Amino acid sequence: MTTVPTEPTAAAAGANATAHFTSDKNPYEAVKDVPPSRVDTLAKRVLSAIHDTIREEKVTYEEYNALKAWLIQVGEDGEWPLFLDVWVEHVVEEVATEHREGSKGTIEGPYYVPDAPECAVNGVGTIPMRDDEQGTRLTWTGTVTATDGTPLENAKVELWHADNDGFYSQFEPSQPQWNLRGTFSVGEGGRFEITTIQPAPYQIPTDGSCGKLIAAAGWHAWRPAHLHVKVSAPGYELLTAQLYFPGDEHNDDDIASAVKPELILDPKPVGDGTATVDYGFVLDPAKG
Ligand code: MBD
Ligand code: FE
Repeated sequence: MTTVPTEPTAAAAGANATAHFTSDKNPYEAVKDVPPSRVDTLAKRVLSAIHDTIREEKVTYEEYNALKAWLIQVGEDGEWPLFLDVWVEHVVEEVATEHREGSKGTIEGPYYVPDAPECAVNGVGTIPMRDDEQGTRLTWTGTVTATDGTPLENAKVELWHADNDGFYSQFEPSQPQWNLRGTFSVGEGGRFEITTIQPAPYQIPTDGSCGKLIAAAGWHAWRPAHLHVKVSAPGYELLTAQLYFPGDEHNDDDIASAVKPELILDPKPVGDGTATVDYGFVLDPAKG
């Protein structure tokens, strides 16, 4: 994926998120393998939830047509990834990970890009950032272990997050390609030490269809500041998580319902305007 939007608009970010998702053929291949009985069950249940809502709320033709127009617009804006990841993914994640004994995870969201540059030597490194990158410097130490306590020396931590203005590289035009995106292979004992900046709270685009829904319903568009991670090791389940900062006013009302108490960091100010934080990960062995 090399397309970078030319404007910081909802349609530009949406088109890019859609292009990233569609460039991954796996979801499309998987569709062929879903047995008809499963499609029948799921499609009927979703439709019947819609039918119940229409009957109980006495939905009018005006409202039905407004829905039709809005759904068409979501596609035209490329905002299906945003819509689904904000309002649906958290329940999929809950179901997918309920068997786990290791670290809690949460949703991936629409802005992950695979294969970010390796940044660590012996587990220690700094994420790519601009010379004048704004935001509190954060030095983050931790360890990746298995649920039985074994340190996982083959683990890697992929980290991506927004800048101090709440924008993600590759989905908005002003940042270098891999800005605030990096892969950190851990060192001895599964240890890592990552230097980055603390991101800002993120407002989902207000000028697209998701923004229209938010405004029409009288909701707010904010997610708390967050760091995204994928933690992986051969033979272990992939952990996708986000880490949050204490005191963020949106930790309690995240529009994407993706905050869990276990995911809130405890950073300590160092005194020179930087902060340190210790937070590690425990991975579940892969089944089968
Ligand atoms: C984000 O940055 C995000 O993480 C999610 C889940 C949805 C929209 C924007
Ligand atoms: Fe995010």
